[in-house]
Amino acid sequence: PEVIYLKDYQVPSFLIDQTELRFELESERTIVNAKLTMRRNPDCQQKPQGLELHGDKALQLYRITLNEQLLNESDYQRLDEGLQIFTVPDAFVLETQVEIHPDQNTALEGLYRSEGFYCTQCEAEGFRRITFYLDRPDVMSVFSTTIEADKSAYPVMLSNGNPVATGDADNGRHWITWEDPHPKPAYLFALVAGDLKMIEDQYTTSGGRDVALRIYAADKDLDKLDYAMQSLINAMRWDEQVYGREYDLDIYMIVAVDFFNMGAMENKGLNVFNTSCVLASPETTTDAGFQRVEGVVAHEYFHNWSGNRVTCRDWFQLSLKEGFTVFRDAEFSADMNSRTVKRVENVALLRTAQFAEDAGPMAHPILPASFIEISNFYTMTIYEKGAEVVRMIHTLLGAEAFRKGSDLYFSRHDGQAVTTEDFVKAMEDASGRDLTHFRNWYNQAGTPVLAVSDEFDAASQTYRLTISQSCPATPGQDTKAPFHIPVAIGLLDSQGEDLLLSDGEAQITTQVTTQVTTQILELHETRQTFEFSGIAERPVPSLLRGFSAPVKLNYPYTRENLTFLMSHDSDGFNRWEAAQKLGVDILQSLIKDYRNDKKLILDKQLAEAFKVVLADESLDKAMVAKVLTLPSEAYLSELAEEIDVDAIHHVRNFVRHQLAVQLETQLLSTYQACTCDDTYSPDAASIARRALRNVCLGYLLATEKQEHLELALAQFHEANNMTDSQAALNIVVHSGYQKAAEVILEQFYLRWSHEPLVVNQWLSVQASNPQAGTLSQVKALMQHDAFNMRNPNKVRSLIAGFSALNPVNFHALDASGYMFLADQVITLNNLNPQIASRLVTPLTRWKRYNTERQEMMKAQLQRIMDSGELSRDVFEVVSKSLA
Ligand code: B3K
Ligand code: ZN
Repeated sequence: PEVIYLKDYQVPSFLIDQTELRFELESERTIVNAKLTMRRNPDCQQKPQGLELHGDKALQLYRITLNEQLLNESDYQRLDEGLQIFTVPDAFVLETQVEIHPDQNTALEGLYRSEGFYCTQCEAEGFRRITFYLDRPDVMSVFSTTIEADKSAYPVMLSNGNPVATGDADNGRHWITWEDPHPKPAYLFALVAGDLKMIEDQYTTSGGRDVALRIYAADKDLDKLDYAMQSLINAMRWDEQVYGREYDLDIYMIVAVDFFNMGAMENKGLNVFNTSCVLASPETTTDAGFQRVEGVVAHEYFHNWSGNRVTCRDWFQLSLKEGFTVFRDAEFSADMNSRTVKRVENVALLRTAQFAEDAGPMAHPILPASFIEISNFYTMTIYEKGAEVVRMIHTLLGAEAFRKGSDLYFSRHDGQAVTTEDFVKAMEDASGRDLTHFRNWYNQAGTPVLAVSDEFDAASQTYRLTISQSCPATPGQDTKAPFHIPVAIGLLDSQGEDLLLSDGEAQITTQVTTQVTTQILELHETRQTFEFSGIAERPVPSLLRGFSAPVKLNYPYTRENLTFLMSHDSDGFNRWEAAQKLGVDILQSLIKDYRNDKKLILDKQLAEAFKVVLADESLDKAMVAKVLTLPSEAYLSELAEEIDVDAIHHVRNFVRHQLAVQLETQLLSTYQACTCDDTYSPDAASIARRALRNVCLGYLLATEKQEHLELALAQFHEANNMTDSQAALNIVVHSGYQKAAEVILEQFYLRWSHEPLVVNQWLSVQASNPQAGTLSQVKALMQHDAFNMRNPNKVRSLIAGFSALNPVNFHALDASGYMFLADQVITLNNLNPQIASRLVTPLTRWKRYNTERQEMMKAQLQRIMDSGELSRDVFEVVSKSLA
């Protein structure tokens, strides 16, 4: 397959001013008529004689007319993935008619069927599976879409924009025409048809536009849409208040579908959502599920400006819309819930999944230089690291200048397809700050490592922090230039109070020294020393507050320092971070002991620190829950030089068991204090209470006492919400109470077999079970009615639940986990390449394990490579992993 390079970008030779589509949906096939009003692009230097359109091999071409003249086979040719018309005038109308087969579309890209509905997914390059087109984001067109289908089977037919005409046709069919006044690239096109029901609400924008809000779903899910609606309204208000952005159409629609490759899609005026990101009810949805719905609804809504009004010039710029929009949705969620908890969750995700990606064979900068298949670049790096880069700009500029920058960006580029460079430039122009050096973040992959040391000179009352930065090599980038890194710090005195520091920025611009407790140090060099004067005693530094940059930071904290920071740091994030660091330090040294066959003894400090936290009623329960949760196996793996899966698992369990035994009384009383049978509400305080309660329950079962098993079973049976019942199920199953587990798994399934999203959780609880025998369980579940290889949610729950969330079983030394995954990737390569290529990820990380595992993992990658014709998606990931 061909490699596509950013450096080869060229403006399109032709533009499409108007796109008129007509879909005839029939049971076996769909006919798509496209009428494109086109002209040469005045900005294009070349004047090619002919026109090349994108178009999938599977399009069956019936006819083409150019300015109403029928073309014959000597006027054009089919290309491997397109269509070439040999001669075209400067301006013309091109009409094509093709036949496609949505019912056979298992890749879920283009037009496909999901449980009786028709729906589309066009980003990134799915539109070319619908018709011949200039399927690239810098070709923006006004769309008018007519859909015709059987009236009784497809009473609801939707597309972007506003409905302008509708009528009945012969044979019990009907039609509707939608017009979208906003020019858009084809990737934002959407069509939905089916027997959908909806809930409706209304929103008046600050400028006075009345917007009808509609959320569509299958009839049985109509009672699970209210939370998404409320989230949408909150997001609309928030974007007006925080970014000054208003909605720009009279209708905003969301449709929930069961079969979906990703979470959701921001099609103009017609979002299509995975049911998992829109349906929510207390009985069926966990707290995490509610928060996901809120976040994803907001994310897709925010794309209306950061993505749709201002879109990407080419797919290398993907982080322009994704990084910025993730930053926006994270800030929204932080404002709606607990800011610190949201930050902790984001950072935990970033430094397990994204840092691992940055250290693997697919590592790429947030502005990649090349790709084989763009679908492979919807990554943690583009999204999450991209958001961190925008966050750093926010930190460096301050909220006010950042807002000026975003206003300038939106007004300067409204209606355009632009680049990350345009975004940075707008930020520079609006703030007056020079971000030249900062741009390295866009072009260099890899996670920078900061080494921090300090010295205190009592005589001169001077404290110095020296920060060195380095960044490991990544594929194609052996050496890196230093980054411009904002390092937010505070200094604590021996009482735990913040020292007052001077705000460097204010000092330069106003000559007046303002006093702050958190100072942003700007690191530019490989090594830099920052000096603080007037410091009476050696302070304890609180470094990288709020995780001000996506880096790894090493400073030789003592365990005493860390417990001190845990209770005194004024930065909530860093209080949690201190607990994590303490946990990591203790776990890492025990892992070393375990590998050296030494007896494991748990340092008292951890239990003592946890005891203090458990006793402090003034603390936010959500943060207590986070602090009490030991660093995850995934995080410990990411930090390890060589990942010893079994040692990590064993030692972490050992520590959990020790803590549980030592803190049993406190854990039990906290558990009880957090128990109450209010009606369910997904507000921050209630979520916090349930989170803490379930963390305690997990520890209590780690004591292996029968009475605590009873407690978990009681919770399972009595819970009035999915959070508590699923947590109990998970804890019982994963704690190895096999008999009890079997019983409640069965009960859970019987109770919820009619709710696909709950069944997915049931699959995932079993797939991620660290106990022995899980793989054969997973294989058996693949034959269960509840499973369907064509449904990505099922595949993610069961197969990825095993390969990505169950390290001890996946990495079994008989290679059974590896072989299993390779088998599934080979099957899915034909059915759904995007899902196949995502699934393969755990195998691609082979370099991180010992030689024995490395060889076995590589052998399975090679087996995939040799298995026949690979999709571009799987080929790219597997070949890069073996390179
Ligand atoms: N923009 C979509 C992602 C589409 C991915 C297609 N392979 C969802 C989002 O980020 O909002
Ligand atoms: Zn997005």
